[in-house]
Amino acid sequence: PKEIFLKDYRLPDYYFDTVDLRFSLGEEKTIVCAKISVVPRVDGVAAPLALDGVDLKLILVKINGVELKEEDYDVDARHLILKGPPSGSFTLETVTEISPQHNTSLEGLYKSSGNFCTQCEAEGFRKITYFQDRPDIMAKYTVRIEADKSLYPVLLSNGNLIDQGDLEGGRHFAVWEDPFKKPCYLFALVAGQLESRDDTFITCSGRKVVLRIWTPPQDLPKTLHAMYSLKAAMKWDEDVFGREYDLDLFNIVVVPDFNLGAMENKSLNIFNSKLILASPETASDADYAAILSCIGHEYFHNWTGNRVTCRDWFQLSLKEGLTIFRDQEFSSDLGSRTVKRIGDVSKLRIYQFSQDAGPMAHPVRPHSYIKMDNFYTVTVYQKGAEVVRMYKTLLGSEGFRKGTDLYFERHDGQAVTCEDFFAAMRDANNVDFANFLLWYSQAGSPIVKVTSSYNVKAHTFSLKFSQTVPPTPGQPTKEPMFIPVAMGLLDSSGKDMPLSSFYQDGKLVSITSGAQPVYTAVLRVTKAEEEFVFTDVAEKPIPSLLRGYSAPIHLHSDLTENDLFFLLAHDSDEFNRWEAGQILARKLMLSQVVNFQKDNKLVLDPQFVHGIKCILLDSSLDKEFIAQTITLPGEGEIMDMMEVADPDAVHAVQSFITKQLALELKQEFITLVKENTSSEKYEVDHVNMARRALKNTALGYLASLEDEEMSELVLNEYKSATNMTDQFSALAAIAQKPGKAREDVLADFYEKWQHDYLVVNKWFSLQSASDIPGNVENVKKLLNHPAFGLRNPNKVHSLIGGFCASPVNFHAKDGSGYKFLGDLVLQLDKLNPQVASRMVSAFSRWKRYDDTRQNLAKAQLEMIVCCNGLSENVFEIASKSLL
Ligand code: HT7
Ligand code: ZN
Repeated sequence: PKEIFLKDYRLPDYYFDTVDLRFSLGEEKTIVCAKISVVPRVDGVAAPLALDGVDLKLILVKINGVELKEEDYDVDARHLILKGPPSGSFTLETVTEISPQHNTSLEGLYKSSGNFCTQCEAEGFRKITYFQDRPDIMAKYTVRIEADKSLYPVLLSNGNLIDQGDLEGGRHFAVWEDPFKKPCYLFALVAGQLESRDDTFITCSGRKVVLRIWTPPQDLPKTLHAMYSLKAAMKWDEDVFGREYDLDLFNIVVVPDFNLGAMENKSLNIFNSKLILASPETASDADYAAILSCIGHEYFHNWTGNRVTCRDWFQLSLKEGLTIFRDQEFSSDLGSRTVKRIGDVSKLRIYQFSQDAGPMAHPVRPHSYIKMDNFYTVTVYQKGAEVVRMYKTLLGSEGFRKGTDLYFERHDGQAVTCEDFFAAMRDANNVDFANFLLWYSQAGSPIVKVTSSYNVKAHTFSLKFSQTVPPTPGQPTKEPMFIPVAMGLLDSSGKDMPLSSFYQDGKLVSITSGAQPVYTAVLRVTKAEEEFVFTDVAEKPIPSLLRGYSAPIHLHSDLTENDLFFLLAHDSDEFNRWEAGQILARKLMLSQVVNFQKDNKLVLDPQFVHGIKCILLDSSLDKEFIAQTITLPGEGEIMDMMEVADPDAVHAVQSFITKQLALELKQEFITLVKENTSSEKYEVDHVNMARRALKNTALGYLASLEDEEMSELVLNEYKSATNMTDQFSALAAIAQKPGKAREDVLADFYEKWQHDYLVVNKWFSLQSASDIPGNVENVKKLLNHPAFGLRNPNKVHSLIGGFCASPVNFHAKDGSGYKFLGDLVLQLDKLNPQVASRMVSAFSRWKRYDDTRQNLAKAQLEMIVCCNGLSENVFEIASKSLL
């Protein structure tokens, strides 16, 4: 397979001005006629024109109306090369035949539940017609769709509907015109039996926009929350970023078979059904929150991605990091900022830090790829969002907004780079950002150490930072990064101390601004070693460092356990209260892992129990914040901190601490369950979601006890639940333990929900991710369950992805988990390489385990890499994992 490098980027020889597509959709085959006006970049230069094309049958090619002879072009499995196009502008016409009904890869044009739909990002357009399939080719599109009227009554594409009508033979047509230039990855077409929920939105300039969410008819009632989310997102983008929607119609289509979450095609977003459909009975609070953020995300792409797009796919984070940042802020503003931040940081640390420490580590802007699909990663998305967040931390809200305004003003209608975004931030604020751009080019999560000292006589407080960035594949040595560290100082009563100034490099830097006292300062750590000495510090403070998690780093401070308990109890930065609790929990868990490995008795530190109890009883705190703070770090996080990951030890310790906390705080947990159970109508506001989160976290603890009465209580919660959040939490709590009660409720749940495939997916993942010993056999049985199928990515993620998320069973010492996945990856690869390569990624951290596990996992990877006919997607991940 060929590797593509950022350093090899060249401007295209030809641009496309207008693209006229005609689709004749059929059951046996689909015919695509494309008419493209081609303009050379440099007039008079007639270089060969290479068009991408995969799985296409070429019927004819014309230039300026004249059909080309075979000797005028070369065609192979990936390209159509026009050897000698005329110099100057010309019209290119092609006719191709494709087979959407046989397309199981779900990229290009394919069928989902009988309807036609498309997915073109990153490089799927080449499966529809011959084209320069790269994002810097931006053109205006007109699309004519023709199909059987009774089978496909709804025909949609981007932009405005300009014509429609009936044809002979029971067929009909629609013509769509998109007035905005766009790259082909934003092209979309949908044809099928769909109905819409319609609404309107009046923009800030008074324009009326028609909003339509299209689903199969039976799902229409479940689109209410999605419509609410869309309107909220449109308003928020006007208020916060000054961005108005630019067309009179915005369509969203729901499809059950989709490789990722959703796609921001211009004015015709396509969504995986799990990210639209919700009702209180069938969707959990987490689903509702995911729908809000995903609708926001795709809508926000209209400006960050569509109006201003990427020059090449290496710049993916330009649109994805920025848009994730925007959707995070949107959800924060509509819910609780701290709770959202804790969730986002947890995700970053669990998944992105792990990627950054493994063989697939790559910079936010990768240097190379074999298959672009493999680079839709937590690094590009989540770490990319942290990079955007750092601009805001450094520039403040106003400065950041000036930067985005300038970015849109300069680059509307263009395909640009991460440097262009950086330059807009810099120029709008007239600031020097030193080495900030390294965040785009250096992989690896920086490790920052901080030591502190107080000078009683001089009333000064020193913070000494040292930073390193660990080596990653292809990058053995690294430069120091530009790290914004938001921090404050707490006095002995736990109050924030006002900050006046500090010395850095012998220079005095004033912190105060105007008459207002400042309690949080943003230090700019830019060197390998750097000291900040605060002046006028009246007493020895406890520092609260990296407030709000102001940079995506590993921070190691010299804070003592007592300091951390103090911060847990008092820090005005709620994120850091949670963080202090997590650091304490990680220390505790690691110490008990050592005990477990030495066959010593496990013990739970009473001070930890006390700290948790104080949080539990603090009625001034947000309930979801309490739920997050009393939740132990994940097993994966603890394993990542070990020299050699030991899933059995970590699992044993996690279970022990959970049970012990439940035992010692049983009464408090029971009270929480009682006080937070409500018989009122289900509401999706933050207060009610937070209440349910706390109740269900408490219930999870109680269910871990070997206690009849508690088992009764949990079963009762399951039976009396009136919404999916409560019902599924109770089910998950009961399913922790093997036995008849578990079997009975699982059967009952399936019986109730077998008609709803999204709920059945929850049922699959709950069972597959179970820690019950030997669970691989259950999962194998579920593969043959009538509701399961390898062709649907959601089902694969639920059952197979769920299984890989269970440390004890996936990493079972007999290798049964690895063998299970290895075999499945090969089966899946034949159907859908993108999904197969996501699954094979579960092997990528195999070197973190003991020799026995390493050998077993390596054998599976070697078996996969050697397989004939393997896709490039799986080859890239599996072969890089072996290095
Ligand atoms: N921009 C979208 C990316 C996407 C995608 C990429 C590869 C394969 C399938 C895909 N479906 C959607 C999603 C987003 O980030 O908004
Ligand atoms: Zn996106």
